[in-house]
Amino acid sequence: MNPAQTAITTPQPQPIFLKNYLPPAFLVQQVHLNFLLDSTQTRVISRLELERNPASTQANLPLELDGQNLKIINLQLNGQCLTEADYQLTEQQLILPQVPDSFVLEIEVEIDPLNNTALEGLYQSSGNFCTQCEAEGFRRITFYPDRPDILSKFTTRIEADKSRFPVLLSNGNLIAQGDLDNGKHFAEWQDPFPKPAYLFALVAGNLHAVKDSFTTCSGRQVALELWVEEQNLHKCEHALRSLKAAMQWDEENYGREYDLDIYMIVAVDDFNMGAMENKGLNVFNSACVLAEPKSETDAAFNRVESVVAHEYFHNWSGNRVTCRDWFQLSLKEGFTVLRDQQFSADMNSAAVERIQQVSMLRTAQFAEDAGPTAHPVRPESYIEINNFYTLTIYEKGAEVVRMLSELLGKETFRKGADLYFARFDGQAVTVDDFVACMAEVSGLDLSQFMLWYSQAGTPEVAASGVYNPTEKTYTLTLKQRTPATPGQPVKQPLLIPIKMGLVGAAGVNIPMEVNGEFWSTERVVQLKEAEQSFTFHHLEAEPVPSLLRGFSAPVKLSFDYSREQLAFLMTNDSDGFNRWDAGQRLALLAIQSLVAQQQAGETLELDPALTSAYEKLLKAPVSDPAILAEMLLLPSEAYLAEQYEQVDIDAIHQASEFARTSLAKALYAEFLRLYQDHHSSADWSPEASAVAARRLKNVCLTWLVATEKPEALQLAEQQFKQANNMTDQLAALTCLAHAKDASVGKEALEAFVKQWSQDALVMDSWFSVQASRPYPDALDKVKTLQAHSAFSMKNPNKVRALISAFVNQNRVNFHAKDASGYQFLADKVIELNQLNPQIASRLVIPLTRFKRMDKVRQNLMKIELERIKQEKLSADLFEVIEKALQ
Ligand code: 0A1
Ligand code: ZN
Repeated sequence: MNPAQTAITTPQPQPIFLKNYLPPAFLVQQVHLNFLLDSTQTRVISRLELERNPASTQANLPLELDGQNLKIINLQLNGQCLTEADYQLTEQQLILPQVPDSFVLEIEVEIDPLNNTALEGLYQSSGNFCTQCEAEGFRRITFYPDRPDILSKFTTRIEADKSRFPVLLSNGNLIAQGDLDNGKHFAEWQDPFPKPAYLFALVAGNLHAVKDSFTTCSGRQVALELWVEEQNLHKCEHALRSLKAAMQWDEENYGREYDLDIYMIVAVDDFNMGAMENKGLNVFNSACVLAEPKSETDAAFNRVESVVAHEYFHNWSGNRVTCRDWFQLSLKEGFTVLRDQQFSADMNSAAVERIQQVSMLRTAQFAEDAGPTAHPVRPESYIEINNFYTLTIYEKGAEVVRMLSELLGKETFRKGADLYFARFDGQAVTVDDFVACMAEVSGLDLSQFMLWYSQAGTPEVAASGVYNPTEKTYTLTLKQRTPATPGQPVKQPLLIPIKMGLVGAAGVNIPMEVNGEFWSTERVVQLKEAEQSFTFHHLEAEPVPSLLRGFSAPVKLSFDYSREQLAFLMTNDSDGFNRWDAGQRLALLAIQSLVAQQQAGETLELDPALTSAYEKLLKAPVSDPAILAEMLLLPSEAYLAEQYEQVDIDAIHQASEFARTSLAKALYAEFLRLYQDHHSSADWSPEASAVAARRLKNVCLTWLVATEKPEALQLAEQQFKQANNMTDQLAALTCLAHAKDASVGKEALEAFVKQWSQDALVMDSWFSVQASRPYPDALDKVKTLQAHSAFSMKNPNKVRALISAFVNQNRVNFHAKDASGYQFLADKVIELNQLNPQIASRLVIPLTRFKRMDKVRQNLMKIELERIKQEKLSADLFEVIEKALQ
C-alpha cells in the first residue's frame, strides 16, 4: 500500500501501553454536575475546579479532557466564554492549550440518552434513565479527565419531569430536593468521598423501593434501599438479605465498615454486565438482583447473593482504594472476586462453591489463556479497555490473590489486607502496591510471584512419583512449563503453591518427612524451579499423592494415576475438592478412550471402572447431597475439548453422549431411587439442605431422561406440572425440551411461555433452553425465536439468552460442518457492531478460537472473521478480530 492510500483510510484504533503511564497534568478538586434530563436532548452543565498537579512530571502541559458524542453548547473559563479559537476538538478530546494553574471550567453539553444503544454513559432502560461509567463511560456524559487516578468530590443536581421521573438518585447523600415550574422537580446529591469518574452514577425514573437498614459495628445506622420497577417489588427480599449478610461478613472478616449513611441498589433490564459498584448507588442487571422462588432458580439465588456481595465489597476494594490506571483492573477485580468467593464459601457449602469456581476457570478461563486474546492478569497494552473485563482479570486474578493467601496463611494475609486499606485509603494505586503490603507483613520475597501478573498462559505442572521399597522413600518430581502465548514466546518458571498430602492404604493422610524435616499431613509445597524433587522418608508402602488440594494454583496438573488410584482418591481423599477431581479424572480417562474408539471407527465400549465408581457413589449412604450432585456430573464437552491440541468436536460429542446413555441405562434403578429419596412435595425452602436435595434430584432426573425411557420422560412431565419453584420447573422443562424427539418438549415449552410471558427474566431461560437443545434443529429454532416479541437485539440479556446460549452451550451445532453456526454468529456480530460494540466483541470470541479445530472448520471460521473485518468496526471488535487473524 502506498502512503497516499494509507492517508485516505480511517485511522486504525491505536494501543495504549502501561509503560507510557504518566501522572495527570491536572487534578479536579470539585465537580458540580447539573442534569436537565430529556430523552433525546439532555443538557449536562458541569463546573470543574481544576489545578495543575504538583506531581506532574512535565510543566505547562495543555488541559486534555476526554469526550465522545457530545455537542458543545457553552464553555467558560473563570466566567469567560471560550470561542473555537481557544480550544481544539477531536473525536475523542477537548484540548485547551493555554490555561492558568488553577481555574474553574464550566461546560454545557447536550447528549442523546434515548439513542444510546451502547449502554455506556447516560442511557434509558424501560423508559428510566441510568448511567454506566466504568470504564470510560463518563466521557459520554461530559468533557472530563476520564481516568481512575483523578479523584474528585462530586455534587449532582438532577432536574426532570416529576410525573415520569418521580425518583432522582445519585451518589452520596441527598442534600436538597423540591418542585420546579412546568411539572418538573429536582434533587441534589453530594458525595463526601473523592472518587474517580467511573464510579459516578445517576438514576431517574418511575421506581419503587424496598427499604431496610443495617447497624454497623460502630453502631451507625445505614439505610438500605433497593429500587425496582413496581412489578418486581416481590423479588427484592433475597438481595437485601444478602446485602446485610455481606456487610456483616466484611466487618467480621476484613474489618471493613460501610462509610455512608445510605446504600442504594437499582435494578435495570438493559445492562452490559452483571452489576456496577458506583459509590453508594449500585446499578444492577435485574438478572443479578431479583430473585423469588417461583420464578428464579437456586442458581439464580446463588448468583444474586454473590453479585450483591461483590459490589458491596468493592466499596473498599475498588472505591476507597482504587486503581491508578486500567492496566491495574485486576487489583480491584481479582481481590474483590476472591472476597466474594470467600463469602459464598462461608454462606454455602465451601467444597461445592470451589468445585463450581474451578470448573468454570478450567474450561472458560483456560480456553481464554490458550486463545488469540490471551493476556496477563496485568496486561501491558490494550486498544479498548472494555475488552479486558475478562475471566483472566476476574477469575485468574482472584486465583492469584488466593495463592497469596495460601502462601501467607490466613492471619498474615489479613494483616496484609489491613495494611493495604490503611495505607492507600483515598488513593489510586497499583498491583505492586498491593503485593508490597503482602511482602511487608510476611517477610516473604514475592518478586518471583509477580510473574503471575505479567505472564499469560496456563502453566502445566507434570508430576511423577517413584517409590523405593528398599529405602522406603517416595520421590515426587514436579516439572513446570508455561506454553507460549501471543507476544510472549518465552516464559519463566513461576512460584506455584501446591497444597498436597500423601494418602496411605488405609485411606488416611500420612505425616510427611522430607530430609529430616517434619511436614505434618498437609503442606503447601512451593514449586519455584522448572523442575524440583521432594523425597519423603519412612514410607512402608507406596502412597497415593493427593496434589493441588483445593486447587491451590490455577495450573494444569498431570499425574499418571491408575484407575484404581483415582477410584481410591474418590472415596478416601480428605480434601473434598480432590475427591471430586479424582472422579473427574476417572471420567475423563473413560471418555477420552471413547473418543479414540470413535475416531478409530471401533464399536464404543465404556470403561467398566467408571460404571463401578458411579455405582459405588450411588449406593453409598448419602452424607452430603450437594457434593454428591457435583460428583455425578460428567466433565462438560468444553472441558473435554480443553484436553486436546486438536479438537474433534463430533467425536467428543459422540463419546460424551455414549458415556451418558450407557451410565444412565446401567444405573437407572439407582438414579431413580436417589431421585425419589430427594424429591419432596413440601413447600419450597431456601435452606442449604433443601437446595442440595433439589440439585441432587434434578441431576438424577437428567440421568434418567438420558435413557429416553417413556417412564423417565413421564417423571419429568409430572415434575414440570407439579413444581412449586423454578429450580424444579426449569430442570424438568430442560429434560423435556432436550429429548431427542423435539415433539416431547413442545407442550411444556408452550405451557411455560404462557405462564411466564410477562416475566422478562424467566423468558431468558425459555430462550436458553431452546438454544441449547443439542440437536441440529436448534439453529432454525433460534432464528425463528429472534422474531418473538420478548426478544430484542438491543437487550444484552436477550442476546446472551438466545444467541450466546446457542454459541456457547451448543458446541456441536455451533460448529456444524456446513458453517451455518459460524455464518449465523457473524451476521449477529455485524448487526451488534452498530448497536452495542461491547456485546458484539464478547459474542465473537468463540469464532476466534479456531486454532485447535480441524482444517476444514478453521477455514470456515476464518472466512466469517474476514467477512466481519470488512465492516467499519468499533475499536472493541477491531482489537479482537485483529488478534484472531494475526
Ligand atoms: N466493575 C463491575 C463490572 C462492570 C464493568 C464494566 C461495566 O460496563 C462496561 C459494567 C460493570 C464489577 O466488577 O462488578
Ligand atoms: Zn467487580
